[in-house]
Amino acid sequence: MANPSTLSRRTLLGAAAALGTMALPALAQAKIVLRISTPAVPDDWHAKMWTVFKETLEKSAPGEFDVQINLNASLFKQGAEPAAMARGNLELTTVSASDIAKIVPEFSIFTAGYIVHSPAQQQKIFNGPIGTEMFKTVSEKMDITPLATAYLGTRQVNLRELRNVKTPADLKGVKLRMPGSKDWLFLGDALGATATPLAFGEVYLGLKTGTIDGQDNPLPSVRAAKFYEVTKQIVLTSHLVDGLFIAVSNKSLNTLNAGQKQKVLAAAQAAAAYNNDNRVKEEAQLVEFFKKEGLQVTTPDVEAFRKSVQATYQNSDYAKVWPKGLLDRINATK
Ligand code: KDO
Repeated sequence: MANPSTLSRRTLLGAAAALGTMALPALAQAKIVLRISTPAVPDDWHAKMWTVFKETLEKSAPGEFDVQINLNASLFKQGAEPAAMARGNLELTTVSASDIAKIVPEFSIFTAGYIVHSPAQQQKIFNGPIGTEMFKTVSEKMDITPLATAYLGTRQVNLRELRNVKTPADLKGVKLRMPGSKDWLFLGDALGATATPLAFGEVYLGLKTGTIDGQDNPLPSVRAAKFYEVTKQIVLTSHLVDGLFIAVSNKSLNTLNAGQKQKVLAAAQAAAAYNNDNRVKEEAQLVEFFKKEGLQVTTPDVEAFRKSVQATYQNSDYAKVWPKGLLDRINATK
């Protein structure tokens, strides 16, 4: 049996240790933790925008939030974020149209090529009645709330070897890497290529070693992820004016008071605005940059791509789930 003096010293030491370890987490717990996960590489605008989010929130609500930014898919793999949010393991991310379309099929209209025409139109669509209606469904069905729309850029085809590409027929047999879900793969095939699924983080090596012949991404991501180091050509197909939706889990949103909700929304809007301004500016300058890096930047017959891709979607099951009149409403949004 331990003698009483040892016991009391142990008890005291134990209590002190417990106090020591508890004091810090107790303080940290006072802050609301917002975990963010994204596959974006640090140098891309939609990675840097999270720092804007964090700083905006730290200014508007000092000491209230602990914003934790995880880039490079280091917390959750690409596409796994919405499920993690529904489980309560993640508070914020950017979701793609294709992530949403898995649960909200009508959203697939925004995964289709040549539907949205410009970044400005994209903002009007999602900040207007179409966005309000569709985001309501997203919130109900996915238990996440889109807060702001970040322009990811206009997707272009980026090839490992030089190729004369004018029409979709010229991409026949090209193993074109696409993100790994069925909507993305459909788009790659609709471009005339053989769509090959691969996570974003594996694309650089895939291009370097030749397991894929090319990939599609907006020019700022081709720069930020350094795909230009391992490719020779960019074909300006401009097939998808792509967007990412800054979204918060409803589980997290429901724990906030009205003032905090407003501040989180404002921070997300500031982050998206920062991303959108910088990305649009950079996109206009990158063709010159890639040429200087020794790439060939070529312009195909975009009309031929548009017609063929649109026909492929119209003749598919996708068009069947698009709400009647939505395409006209999108086209009428100027
Ligand atoms: C990609 O994997 O090609 C893609 O551009 C798809 C987007 O939806 C988005 O996930 C993006 O990658 C990542 O944020 C990395 O930039």
